[in-house]
Amino acid sequence: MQIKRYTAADMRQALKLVREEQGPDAVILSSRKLDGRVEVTIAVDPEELELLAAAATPAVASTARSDSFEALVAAREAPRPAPHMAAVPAVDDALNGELRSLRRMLETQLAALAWNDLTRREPVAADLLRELTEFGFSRDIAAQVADDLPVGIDCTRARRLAIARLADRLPVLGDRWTEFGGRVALVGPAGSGKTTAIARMAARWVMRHGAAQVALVCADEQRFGAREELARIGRLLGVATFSVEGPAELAALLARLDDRRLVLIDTAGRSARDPALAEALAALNAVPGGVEVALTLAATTQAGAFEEAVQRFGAARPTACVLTRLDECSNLGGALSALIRARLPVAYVSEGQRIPDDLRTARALDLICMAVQLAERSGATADDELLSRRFGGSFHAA
Ligand SMILES: Nc1nc2c(ncn2[C@@H]2O[C@H](COP(=O)(O)OP(=O)(O)OP(=O)(O)O)[C@@H](O)[C@H]2O)c(=O)[nH]1
Ligand SMILES: [Mg+2]
Repeated sequence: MQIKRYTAADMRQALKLVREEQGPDAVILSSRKLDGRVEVTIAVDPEELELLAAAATPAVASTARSDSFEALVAAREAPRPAPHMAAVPAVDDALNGELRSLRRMLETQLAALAWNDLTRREPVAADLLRELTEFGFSRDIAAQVADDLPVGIDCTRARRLAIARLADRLPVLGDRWTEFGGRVALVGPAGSGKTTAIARMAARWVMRHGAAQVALVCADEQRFGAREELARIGRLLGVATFSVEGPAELAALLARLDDRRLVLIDTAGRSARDPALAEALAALNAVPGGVEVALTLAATTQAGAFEEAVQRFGAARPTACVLTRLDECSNLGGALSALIRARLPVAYVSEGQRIPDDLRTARALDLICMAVQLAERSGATADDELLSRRFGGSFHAA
């Protein structure tokens, strides 16, 4: 589709000009007066123009007038050359592409207008949305917190209130496992810190309750040296360790370990996209007598990949998660948003490689404050373009 303009002394002449050049089917988009003349803007279909040209040639025209209705129909029905047929989808594609980019432009401008309007009407909420975005919190969580602000609150109180509300929404498990025991399998992506977390939890238990009532089980049949690694940890702590192959052996061993108050099961690291993941998690869920699952995730994982891991490993119905590598992460809001959304409690956090010192029982307020401090330390910023795309027009709807 092309746009063309015609100017003439008056409307009648302008239309005549259009009809002469473009035929009777030209689509008139607009007209206006310009310096005492009339300007008519029309949309031209190049295909139609070709047909008109074809109708005007003797080969197609036969006895009909070249611009007559019959000539047009004849031209339309005449077989078209191959290159021309290929050009039709190209024209459609170009038109669709243009429409898409027009739509995007319009949406961007509307969102920018809506965001500017929000910063004028509700400056405190807009300021809070900016800060929460800088801390790394996702759009939905930030919008829900800002939407909940009481009327007439100032920026400082709004920030404090938002931090408290985020802490309320972030579930934590408390020190249940290393205080009261349980049968816990640590699952998660490769290298997320499962074995190290097991060593830390076991060490904590031994310091509190002694080594007699705890056992470590290696159910990692995949990684070379996994059994030896756990056995070495067991030797260091004076804790019994076992290895199993497959869910049936695990079930039989757990039945034998019935007298142990804490049994920690180390599993093979798997990618969230591993096609065999769902089956492996289902087998763990089906172990007779039940096993609690602790999803182990590195806080350094990109927000999108973290969200994906929470979703896919969610098939194991984890009781809680262990958040590792806090010492290495530069932004925590994305990971905490995923945990809030999934309502997955955090049991422990680890922030270093020392055993057992670097394992802490998770506290919601500490984690939210850490997200704030990390963003402040790294100088994270959110510009107006990002904010208008995120919140323009749909802040209250979120
Ligand atoms: N900096 C830092 N390193 C950690 C932390 N937790 C674990 N690590 C290190 O991460 C590496 C991998 O830890 P593992 O415990 O072996 O991870 P895994 O999930 O058992 O790995 P796979 O068994 O291969 O799936 C080790 O070098 C750990 O010392 C942490 O909180 N911070
Ligand atoms: Mg391991």
